[in-house]
Amino acid sequence: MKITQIEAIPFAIPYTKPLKFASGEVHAAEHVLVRVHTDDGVVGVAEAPPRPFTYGETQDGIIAVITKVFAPQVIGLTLLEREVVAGRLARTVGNPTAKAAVDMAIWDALGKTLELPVSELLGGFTDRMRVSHMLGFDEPATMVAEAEKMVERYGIRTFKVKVGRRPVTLDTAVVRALRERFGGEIELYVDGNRGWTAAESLRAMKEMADLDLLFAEELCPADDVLGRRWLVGQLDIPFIADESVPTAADVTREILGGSATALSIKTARTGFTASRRVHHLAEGLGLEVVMGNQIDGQVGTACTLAFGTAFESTSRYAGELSNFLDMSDDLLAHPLQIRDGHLHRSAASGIGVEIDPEKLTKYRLDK
Ligand code: MUC
Ligand code: MG
Repeated sequence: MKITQIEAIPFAIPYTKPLKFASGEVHAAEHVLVRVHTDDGVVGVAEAPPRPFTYGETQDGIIAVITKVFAPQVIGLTLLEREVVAGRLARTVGNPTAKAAVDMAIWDALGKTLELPVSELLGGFTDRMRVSHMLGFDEPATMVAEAEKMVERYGIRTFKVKVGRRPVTLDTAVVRALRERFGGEIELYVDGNRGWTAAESLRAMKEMADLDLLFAEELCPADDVLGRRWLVGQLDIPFIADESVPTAADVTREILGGSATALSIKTARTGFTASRRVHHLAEGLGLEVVMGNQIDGQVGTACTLAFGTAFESTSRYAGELSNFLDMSDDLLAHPLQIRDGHLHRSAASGIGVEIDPEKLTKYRLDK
């Protein structure tokens, strides 16, 4: 079970439909596939999605920190020394998705070694999750048409609507058009990616007060400390912290400071080891959680699903497990399938995925 090698492989897969939101846009999945090898010949995998607009990471930077800083600190440890790995990675500031991918690839290798699914090693609560689909910026009619397609093709009935930075009236028109089209048939929530001011956020939430929203997420900048507290104090639905809580310590600060009342857990940034800390913290604080998406490919989605299905509270709400539908292809030998609005985890060991070598050869950038 000794770790002998860590690879960081850059790849690029175009999106068929770019995702646009208040803090940026994504046209291609320019991610890093991380592979952890052991002396038993087992290979664990995970993916790191660079999100410069959220964490400051780039594809080149992720590769550099994994190969030059993390690999020398981790090679020689065993798959069971995950807390030692976490401690060593924590010596480096930032780099959340690079750290998370190393952690999750180790868990995948452990699951494969023990011939058990990671979801069962973590908690084993369920084998499926309801899926929530993210609707990126577009005209209201186009966003409604996209939701119709998701309902008809995949049975998805929960939508997160991207808002913020655009005129408040345009965003609220989208949410109203969705509610008018689907009535009580769908669940809706909004994510501002810090794009409104606190005052704009409150105005928008008042305009949407009759639209039965489940949550509001990260509507205004986290460093507008007073504005955010003022906003959260006036909302009567949970306010999800996302970009403002990349670590468990940030969760403590945000929640005790009154700047958020619920959490997005993203395995892409906290892996399995630190996501478990965040989950237990949320439980202790009585917070609701949603499994979020870092605009992940199918490897990342399988990781979110492995963690989300492990616990009761992480699988209670629909998880954001569908961004890969907008990609032109992926790396898996057996693509994930959303059916009846659900994604079932594979019963296979580890995170339950197999990389297709031909697809990796086609999309890797380091050949
Ligand atoms: C989300 O929930 O915000 C967009 C930016 C980011 O950091 O994650 C995505 C989705
Ligand atoms: Mg968000």
